[in-house]
Amino acid sequence: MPLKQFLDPETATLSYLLLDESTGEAVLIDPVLGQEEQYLSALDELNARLLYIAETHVHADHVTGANIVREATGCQFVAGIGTGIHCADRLLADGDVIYFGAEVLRALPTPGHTSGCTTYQWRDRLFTGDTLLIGGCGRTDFQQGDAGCLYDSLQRLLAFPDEYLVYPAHDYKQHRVSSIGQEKLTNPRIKGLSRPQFIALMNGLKLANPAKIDTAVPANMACGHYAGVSADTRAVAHNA
Ligand SMILES: N[C@@H](CCC(=O)N[C@@H](CS)C(=O)NCC(=O)O)C(=O)O
Ligand SMILES: [Fe+2]
Repeated sequence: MPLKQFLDPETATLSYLLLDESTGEAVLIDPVLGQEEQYLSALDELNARLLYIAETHVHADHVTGANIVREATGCQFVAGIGTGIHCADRLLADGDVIYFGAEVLRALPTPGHTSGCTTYQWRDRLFTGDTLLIGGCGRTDFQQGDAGCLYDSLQRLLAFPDEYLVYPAHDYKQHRVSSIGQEKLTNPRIKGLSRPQFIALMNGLKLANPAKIDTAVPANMACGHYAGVSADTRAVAHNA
């Protein structure tokens, strides 16, 4: 199976393993701390070798599992250049690609939810992070969020063909996948909204901050190095 989706139930985060079946080379998008065992056993079952972890952005609601998975597999860590994550092995600019086997993953900066948000395109699949959610979009009230910028990023995504599939970083309503065509027709943050209307809507949302924002953001800027990682979790990684 060339694509596997994982769920972190606590934060409704969706993570993805992309596999080139001919070589066994793989990429993991947005792993969550505490779910490493899921990823490592999937790699094992698929006889896959992880080349990269790719983060769509600096998450505010959970700590990335990147540090532990990178230590366990020796893979590289990549993210969008706008994140400014200094511990990344590589920061990707617009159009930059990473290769796994014969497959190509392309970075498209889609800022707005955060300044460093990046969508990854693999074939006809878009891993949109929190830029485009199913029936929604990421909030714009922290981490240099900017509603006008998010509107422009959404237009960039909506320019892809209707058949392109949308795989977001979160879904809070048990959805798992959408398409560009479906979002154009049904997403209330898109349908019938002008740029000023979108900005007014986003700037008028009154949302409580994510519960873990104060620990998650600094930990994620450090590739998931986190004082709160338990000895048990580390042992899982080292024994893998
Ligand atoms: N209650 C959640 C808040 C989650 C949240 O704010 N998620 C961000 C993504 S990091 C968002 O943009 N959510 C959009 C939405 O809830 O529609 C928590 O404490 O973690
Ligand atoms: Fe986010």
